[in-house]
Amino acid sequence: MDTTRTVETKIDPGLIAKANAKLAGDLEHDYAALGKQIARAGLEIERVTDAVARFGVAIPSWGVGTGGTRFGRFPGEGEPRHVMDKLDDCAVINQLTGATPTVSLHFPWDEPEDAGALRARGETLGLGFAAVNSNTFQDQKNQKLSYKFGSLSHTEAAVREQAVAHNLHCIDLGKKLGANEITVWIADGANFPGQQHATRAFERYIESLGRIRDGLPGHWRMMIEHKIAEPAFYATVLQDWGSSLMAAQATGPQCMCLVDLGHHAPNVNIEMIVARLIQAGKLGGFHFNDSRYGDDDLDAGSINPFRLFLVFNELVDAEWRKVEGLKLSHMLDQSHNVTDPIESLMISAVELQRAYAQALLVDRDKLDRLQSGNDVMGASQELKRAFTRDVAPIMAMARSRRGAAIDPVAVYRASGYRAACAKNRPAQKNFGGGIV
Ligand code: RM4
Ligand code: MN
Ligand code: MN
Repeated sequence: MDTTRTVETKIDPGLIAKANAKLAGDLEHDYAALGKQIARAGLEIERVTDAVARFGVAIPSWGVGTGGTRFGRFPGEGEPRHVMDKLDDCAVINQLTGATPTVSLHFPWDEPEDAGALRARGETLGLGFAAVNSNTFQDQKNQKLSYKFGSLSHTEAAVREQAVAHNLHCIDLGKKLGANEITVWIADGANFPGQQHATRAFERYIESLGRIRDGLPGHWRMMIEHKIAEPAFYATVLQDWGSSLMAAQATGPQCMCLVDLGHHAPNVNIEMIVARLIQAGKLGGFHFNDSRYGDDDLDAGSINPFRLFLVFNELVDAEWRKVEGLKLSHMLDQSHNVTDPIESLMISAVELQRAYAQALLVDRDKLDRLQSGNDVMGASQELKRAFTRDVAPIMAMARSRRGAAIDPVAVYRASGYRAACAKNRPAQKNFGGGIV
């Protein structure tokens, strides 16, 4: 992206500056005090703030619309009507948080009339394009064959062919947008024992993945996303990280495993999965969200912030060990049913930064010694000490230094952006993404 171009701002920069000026004194004070505490533990606050400032997470285009459940949907005011509106909302989130420089599109929901124009609009708004997502879990208008009984793993070659072709089309769109990754999530699976041959369906899936891989440009990666259940409730073809690892290894170096935090059984130790995939050299990235029961798609860190911290603890540990070739793509994947999506996404991006900052405050050498000496309480307290530290001034300082808002939600509310959208975007009957 050409960074010399002036970015079109959706929120008046003067409003941000004025709001920040009011909070700057208190922030300086809190930041200095926190810096002293951190220094006493032998660490340096600036190192953490720099890392947090460099942290970026992609916004899912479908996340800026109001979500829903299978029981209903309560449309919000001024929802985005199409992909261009979605980009505007994403630009607001990035302007106020400074933490979301890219957007992840979902096709055909976001199918552009003119990919070049979409890319240019992104550039105008200071946004790049992260992984593109394919959708073979719904039938589309004018689609020849149905995905009712599966897509990439379907028993019929013609259906698999159609699903592969859609993925290749997504790659093609992604190329035009300057993206370099595709995320493939399939809904394929069974609702009844006996419905599907467990091994053959998986073989067909891997075969189809190979055909998508053959269409990848050399510098691209493809991510495969496992999910334990839903919409197939008895078994899914890519149900767990073990299957994901097998499929990624069979598909080759460009194929990586993506971990969506909501796609596991309750109580599964996700940070262990993260550690194993790092060890196997196959962790590609995340879909962040939170959940209590399943794929709830609640806001990241809203239910179990300790788990989020423990995931980041593994990532920071891997950085600290200088694990080779570790390149992670972070994305939010949430459904906002009862909040303003822009507020949810801003808070969620900040929650990820919080978990990251806390994980950076673990004294790794000390933890290593405690673990080696089997000092159980000492080691667990080292993690807890980092987790319970109030690092909010670090994230606020990182935002303030880059001209984002010290208090993003307050500025957003004061800006009247949503009310303006309600006026400019007449309500739509059939908003794109439907229930996610
Ligand atoms: C799935 C999965 C995918 C997302 C869809 C909308 O559960 O998380 O990442 O593309 O939902
Ligand atoms: Mn996901
Ligand atoms: Mn999901």
